[in-house]
Amino acid sequence: MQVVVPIITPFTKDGKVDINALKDHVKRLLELGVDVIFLNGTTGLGPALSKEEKKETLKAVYDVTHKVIFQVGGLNLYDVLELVEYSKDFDILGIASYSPYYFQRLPEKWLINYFNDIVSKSEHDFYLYNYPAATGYDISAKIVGKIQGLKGLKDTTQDLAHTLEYKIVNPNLIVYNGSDSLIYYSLSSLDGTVASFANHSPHIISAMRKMIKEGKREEALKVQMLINMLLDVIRKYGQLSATYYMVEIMLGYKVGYPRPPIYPLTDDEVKMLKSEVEPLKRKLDDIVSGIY
Ligand code: FW2
Repeated sequence: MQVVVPIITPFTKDGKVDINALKDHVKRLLELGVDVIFLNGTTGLGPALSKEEKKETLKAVYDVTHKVIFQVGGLNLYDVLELVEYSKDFDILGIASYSPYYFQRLPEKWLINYFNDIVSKSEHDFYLYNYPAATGYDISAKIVGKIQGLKGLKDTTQDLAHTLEYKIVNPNLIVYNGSDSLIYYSLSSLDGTVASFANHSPHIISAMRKMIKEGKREEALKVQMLINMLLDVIRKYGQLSATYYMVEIMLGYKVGYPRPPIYPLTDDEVKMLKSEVEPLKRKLDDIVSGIY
């Protein structure tokens, strides 16, 4: 029942990675029950980071914890393999990659080649990141069977049956679902959740995990329902940007800014977000207080 956070990448106002904010955020999340840091994922704006910035984030986070999965994916295999090579100096849990997005209709065998090329060059365990809505490719359980030496997989779909299929085909695979609306189900029936929500509500997810362990299913489901309501609010403001401001609203500290094209929210938007979130936050706080 692992809680994995696809960590945001904090930026300064002028668009540089804010290393200190990143390190402080990692420390706090680990204290609040997060088990693994998934670096350079979607929430971390991975596709919008340069190769050098990806190296920078790994170095920074590694100063705080070795419980890291380092996402290396990209559209230039040579850059990807350079990051794979770079990761060898770090004793981390593994590396990961999404599909080479943007180029539609790649033959299936090229997708398989891409992942196999990464696995064959890596000294670390490899985790596949499947996010069909973003990449245009669904790496199904059948395709996954053709990739050598896979350790785990993160499936960002709303379809739990789809995610479970990987586990059915290969029970040894570590399988996570990456949807915030399915955290309860991912914790209950998979190896854990990769939740963007864990950036601002790790204590709530930790409390939910405890409820599940103690058999308090109804309570845990109530938490999931409130999370879904919160998700509806956050999405209205643009989830990738709003997540940065949610850290201050839920956890009380600032964590830098997103970087355009993920634009920072305006002051008015932050105020409105806060006023919409507060009633739900109070309800969640009431349920989880004393548990975490
Ligand atoms: C990531 C995740 C979570 C996302 C999900 C997309 O890397 O950010 O897939 O929040 O809405 O795993």
